[in-house]
This record gives sequence, structure tokens and C-alpha cells, in this order.
Amino acid sequence: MLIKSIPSWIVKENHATPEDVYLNRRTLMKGVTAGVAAGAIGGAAIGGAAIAQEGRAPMEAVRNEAYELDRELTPEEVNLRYNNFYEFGSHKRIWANANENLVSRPWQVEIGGLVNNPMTLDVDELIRKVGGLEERLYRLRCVEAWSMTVPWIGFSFATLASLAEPLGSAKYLRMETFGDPKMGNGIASQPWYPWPYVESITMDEVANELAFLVVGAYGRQVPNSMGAPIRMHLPWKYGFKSIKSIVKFTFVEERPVGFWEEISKGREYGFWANVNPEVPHPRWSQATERVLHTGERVPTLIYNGYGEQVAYMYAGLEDQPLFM
Ligand SMILES: Nc1nc2c(c(=O)[nH]1)N[C@H]1C(S)=C(S)[C@@H](COP(=O)(O)O)O[C@H]1N2
Ligand SMILES: [Mo]
Repeated sequence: MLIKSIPSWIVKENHATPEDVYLNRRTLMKGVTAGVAAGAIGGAAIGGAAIAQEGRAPMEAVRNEAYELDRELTPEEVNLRYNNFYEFGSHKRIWANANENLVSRPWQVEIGGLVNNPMTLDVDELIRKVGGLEERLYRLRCVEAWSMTVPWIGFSFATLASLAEPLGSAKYLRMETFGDPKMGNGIASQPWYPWPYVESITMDEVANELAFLVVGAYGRQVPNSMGAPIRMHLPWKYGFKSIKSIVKFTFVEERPVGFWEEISKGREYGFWANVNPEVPHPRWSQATERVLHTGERVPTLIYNGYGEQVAYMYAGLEDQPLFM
């Protein structure tokens, strides 16, 4: 299977990230100091020992101007401290716990299954292989009816696929989060969940221009609470699809069963989970969403507003529960 690694719509002009737009001086200074300490000057590939929350090295990326937001960016401080990351507990304030216990570097990533080029490599080596990161401003809509906007840094899933060269028999990409209960104490304290967290997407979705692998946010390495060192973001699907802290990518033929899909046993959301304001959760409406930090509630859009780029993939699949 051949996938173009550089999408044709990629930005023509090179814009540096205007960090001052969303970084307050305090976090900026912390990041700069730590970046210098880590020897991270002018490059995305940063190695070294475990990097704590404060030590997130700056990342260079070219903003892709194709993605504009209809609302303000969620401030970094807000995003950092309002998360879903069950490996560290089932409440929103897992920040300090993830910050302290997630050792996100060094971090091995395994890419395999039905591919020509299986590989196991350090996340920073993967970033080097990708050769150039993009910044994209994306909305994120959680199934719990809150939303935020994030300046993610990363690369397309198509780029990952072009490195791995999936075979024609590959139908899905399965992703897995770390499962070490010593690192994620929520794993140990909540043994009833089907760890490790697993998610998957179709090969059409892998090839879609919006499908993004995130290694940075707000101008630096992605923070622990947001899924360091590598997570996905599919902005047209409910947030739970966007698996954090990935250790393993496997191209497979059979559709994997996701973490939440397994828990809900058909009662709630499953594989597709595309955003649709007209399809309510069994216990609440999805018609509107609370935009974090703004005090506003706004109408939710079908495919979270990204229908133009994604709806074609679901034509002919109307018999499937595309929005559950
Ligand atoms: N491994 C893992 N990935 C995960 C989750 C999780 O609990 N564990 N929560 C999901 C949910 S429900 C949402 S809404 C987003 C939240 O991402 P954020 O905390 O960066 O906002 O991560 C998703 N990815
Ligand atoms: Mo979520």
C-alpha cells in the first residue's frame, strides 16, 4: 500500500510558531531554561533522561495554516490540569500524578503487524525519521460534552504508514498505551478495567489528512498529563478515541476492540464514535458542549466541524453505528 508522506495541501509559507500568543511568561521561561539544559536548540529531536513537566523541551514546528479555529485557544495552564487519563485515575485532576509518575523518556515505540518495515525505535528517533513537524490548531470534543482547542505539534498518520509500509491485507491500525501498573498507578488501583488502553482506526482514517500523531503541544514536548511522549488526535471523533502515551502500533486485518468499547459492551460508544450532536449519549444530550475556560456552551457540530474533510470516508457505511 502506497501512502503519500507529504499531503498536497501542506502549507507553502513557513511560519514560526508565535509562542507568545499562548504562552505566559512564566511557562515560557521554564521551558527555555530546561531546553537549554537539555541541549535542545533548534531541533525537534530531543533525547536525554526523563523530562519532567517543567522540563518539556521546545519543539520546532511549522504551523499548518489550513487549520483555523472558530474560537480562542484553551490556555495551556487550563489544558494541563483538566484531563482524562485513566492510567492515573478516573477524575479530571490526574495532572500531578501523571507529572510525577509517567516516565516519558526514553520511550520505545514498536511499529509492526502487517507491514514491510517493522521497527522498534526510540520516540525521538521516530521524530527524527519523520523529518519535520507541523503545528495544527484543532478542536477536541470529549464525549462528556466539554471541549477545548489545542495547538498540537506532530505529524500525519500517513507519514507513519509511509515509514512502516503496511501490506494490502492491513485493514486497521491498532494502538496500545503502556500497561505498567508501577508507572500508571490507576492501572493498579482500578484492576476491573481491561488494560492496556487500546484504540484503532481504519486504513482510510490512517490515510486521512486530519489524522494526527501528537508529540508536542503549546510549542514544547507534549506534557505528561496530555499523553507524553506520543498520542493521537482525531478531531472529528470523540476524545476517547485519541489514545495517549502509545507504545505500540500494529497494522491488523481484524477490527480490534477498544478499551471503552469493551467496557461499554454495546451500551455506549464503540468503534466509530464520530461526533454528532443529534445522536445523544444514553444519559445526556450531545447537542451542545461546554467550552473549557470560556464559561460558554456552544452548539456541537457534526464531525466536530470537520465533515468536509472526513464525511467521504463513511459514504456507504450508513448501516454501521457511525456516531456511537
Ligand atoms: N491511554 C489513554 N488515552 C486516553 C484516555 C485515557 O484515559 N487513557 N482518555 C481519553 C479521553 S476520554 C479524552 S477526552 C482525551 C483527553 O485528552 P486530554 O486529557 O489531553 O484533554 O484522551 C483520551 N485518551
Ligand atoms: Mo473523553
